[in-house]
Amino acid sequence: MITPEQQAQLEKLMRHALSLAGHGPITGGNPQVGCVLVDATGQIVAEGWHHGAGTPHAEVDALAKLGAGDVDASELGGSATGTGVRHVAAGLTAVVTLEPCNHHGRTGPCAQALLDAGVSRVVYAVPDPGPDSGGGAERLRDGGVEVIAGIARAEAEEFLHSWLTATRLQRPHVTVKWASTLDGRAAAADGTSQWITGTAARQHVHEQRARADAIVVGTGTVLADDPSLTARGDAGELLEWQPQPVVLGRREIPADAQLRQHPEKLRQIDGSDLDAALSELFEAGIRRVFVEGGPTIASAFIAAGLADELLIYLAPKLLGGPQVALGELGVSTMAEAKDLSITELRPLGNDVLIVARPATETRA
Ligand code: AOF
Ligand code: ZN
Repeated sequence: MITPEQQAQLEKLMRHALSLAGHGPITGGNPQVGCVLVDATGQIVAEGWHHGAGTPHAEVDALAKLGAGDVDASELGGSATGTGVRHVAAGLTAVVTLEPCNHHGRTGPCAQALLDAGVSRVVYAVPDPGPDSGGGAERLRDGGVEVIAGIARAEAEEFLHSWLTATRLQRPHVTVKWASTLDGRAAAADGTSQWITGTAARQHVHEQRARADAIVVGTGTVLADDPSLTARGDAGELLEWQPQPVVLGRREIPADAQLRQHPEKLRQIDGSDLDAALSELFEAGIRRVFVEGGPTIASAFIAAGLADELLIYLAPKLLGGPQVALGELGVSTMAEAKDLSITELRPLGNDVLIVARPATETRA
């Protein structure tokens, strides 16, 4: 049992570990994880975070900074058998945002690295739902380490929302975005749709693209709008991370389509089976998908119960007419309406961003 004071101190340390986690990339398939090592007096002696897929995990990154000259991250991360035991962290507590992993992936199991380093206590926020990677807490307990789970769990779950969703459901987390007028139109009667929202909202969209592993559009949008689907900064420059462009549908993408100039390889998938399309993307390592339309594709994801988050950019304009932002959702009566809860409401220039999630859980 821990006292309320200890609980409060661990929550504070966990929040710090979460802020460290945020230094790592949200893209690339791996979770953002942070770790602090504290001594018996509660002083932080080392900090670490995960710098992206293929690099050492947060725990190993922190252990490597302990100043034990002869220990390097690769050695710690690769130590699964207890060879190279050094007890560099004897008596320390590791505060880590995600349950230490228990598997040999691209690096070794962190639970074993923590055991080898001799930590006496491990505190984590969220259990790892991964079928292979989970179970680190048990391994640590079996090794005689005190383990405290669930500190600041709600905050950490919110922080890791998309990765946890993808790992639990074994399909990418799906964000569906659209921009519309206040009366829900995404284009004028003649089909013109540029520009519904202003620059602040459009810049926000670019930032969201840069936080996704893939951007998904339908062939209809490619043929109608010829989008480039790159993530760009204020001055039109390409941002560092570019999501992979994915086109759903069977119609041919023209040879001179702007999408063909995208820095990442264009992927086209038959869009008639969204489950199969998402499986293919998950297999390819994609964990965050940003669906940018048009209305047919957006509606299909929502109707299928596969939209985990909606980003709706509303412009203070009215268009009326037939070009609605969403089409058929399989809803024929009020009782079947898709209920949402709004998680964020933010002015962006003259426009408004609404972030919403389905009121009930989405499906695998
Ligand atoms: C991370 N960073 O700090 C922690 C992770 O392919 P690997 O070997 O990098 O393993 C990735 C898995 O390891 C990941 O899906 C998660 O379950 C677990 N923990 N991963 O990328 C970290 N602690
Ligand atoms: Zn790990």
